[in-house]
Formats: sequence, C-alpha cells, structure tokens
Amino acid sequence: EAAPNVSEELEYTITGIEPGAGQTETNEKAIAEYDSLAGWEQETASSAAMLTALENAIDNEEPIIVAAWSPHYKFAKWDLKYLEDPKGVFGEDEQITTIARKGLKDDMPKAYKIIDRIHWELSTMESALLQAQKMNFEFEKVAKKWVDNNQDIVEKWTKGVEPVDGKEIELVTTSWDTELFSANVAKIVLEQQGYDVKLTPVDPAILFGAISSGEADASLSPWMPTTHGAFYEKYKGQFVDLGPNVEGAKIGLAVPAYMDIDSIEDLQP
Ligand code: PBE
Repeated sequence: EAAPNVSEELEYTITGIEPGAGQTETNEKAIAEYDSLAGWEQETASSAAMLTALENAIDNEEPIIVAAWSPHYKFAKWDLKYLEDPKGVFGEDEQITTIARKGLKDDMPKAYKIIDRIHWELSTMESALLQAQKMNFEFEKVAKKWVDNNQDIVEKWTKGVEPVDGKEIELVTTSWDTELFSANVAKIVLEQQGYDVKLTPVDPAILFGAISSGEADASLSPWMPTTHGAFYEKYKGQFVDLGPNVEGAKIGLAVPAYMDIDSIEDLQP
C-alpha cells in the first residue's frame, strides 16, 4: 500500500540521467504506459547529478525515485530497491553486448578473435566497479590494475593469437562506468598484443552509427535487448553482434529501501 503523499512529495518527478541515455527513452516509455505515472515528468541532466541528488535525499531520508541500473556501485553504497515493473517496460535481464563493424573479422581476424572472447562474470564486473570507486573513477588506472591482477583471464582471451606490430584499431565506448572499464581493459589487452588502439567516448546513438558506417571498429558498450534496443533495430544488419560481454545487467526505477513503496504501480498520477 502506497504512502498517501509520496508521489506528491516527489513532485511527480523521476530523477533521470543523460538525455542521450538509452534508459531515458525507456523511462519515457514507462511514464507513457503506467497509469500510475500519468502526468509525471522525468528530469534529465547527468548520471553524476542523479547520484548527487540520490545521496542528498538519502542523507536527509527524503523520498526520491531515480533511473537506476546495475552493475553500478550505487547498489553497494546505498540500500536501494528496484520498483517492481509488472508491465515489463524495463525488460528482464540485460546483456552488455559486443558489436563490431562488418568486415572486421576478415580485415583483422586476430583483434576480432580477442574482442569476441572478452567476457566478465557479473561478480567480477561488480568488484571492478567498487575498485573504481576507490580509485576515483580513473578508469585507465583501474583497467590497468585489473589487467595486471587478472592475467589468467587475459591469457584466456589472447591464447593462441599472434601479436601484431602497430596495427590501428578504433574502439568506441559510452561514458558510463561499466563501459569505461570494459573499453579500457580491451584497449590495454589489444595494446599488449601490439595494436595501436584509439578509444573514443560517444553517445549510444553515435556509437551505433559509427560501427555501422565502419568509422569505428568495435564497441563493448551496447545494453540489450531493452536499453539500446531501438538503436540496435535501426542499424540491424549493418553491424555484427558478437554476443554478451556481461550477462545479468538490469535497468529500472529505484528508490531508497526506506521508502514505503515496492512497485511502479504504488505511485499515483
Ligand atoms: N545506462 C548504463 C546506459 C547504458 C549503460 C543504462 C545508464 C544507458 O544508455 O541508459
């Protein structure tokens, strides 16, 4: 049973993230589909601004409803709960997916093989993100440390693949934590194999366009099937899907655990 004034206290506003995030579209879809969210608004700015608002609310035990996703350190740092999503707007599990330009496999079979093998267990990714928090989100350093400490995993990815001498390869990434980590790890691993790696952070829409036009070679950033599903469909057939690099990711709306609601349907229009 919903606390009577919680929606009013929230000013019928969801604290969102970047306007270009896939999740921003999904939040709009939820607002459109749930009667309980009729007349609600999503405030967008940035993930950093959302996290600051969340921290302030928690410090004051005030209500807040945020765009949330995991893996992300916020679930380790604070006691949060995803609101139930009985209409399934946010989907079930998301898979963080590796994509490449068409032709990469033929042009650069060795790099392709490594990129195709790169994969993390969800728990490994979660620990890496906690480490990133301790290292002030300096992802180049976090990735370097992870590669140094996990040579056994890296060796599995590069096993039997001959090094090259300075071939150029261009990776694109989005700028959320998981993706900055995975892209920087991929960069270091490919550099250790002799590649000259260029890594460019972009918005998801640009990312799919760049891979599809062949401007960029590969990315480990897309979240599927829900978060970036619209971009995926738009460019379908113009890129290669190499499958998940992390499974069991999730997006949704979340609130601090002290809030007396459990479902999106507990909100009021
Ligand atoms: N996220 C994290 C991103 C993808 C990774 C869920 C905030 C988004 O585009 O929504």
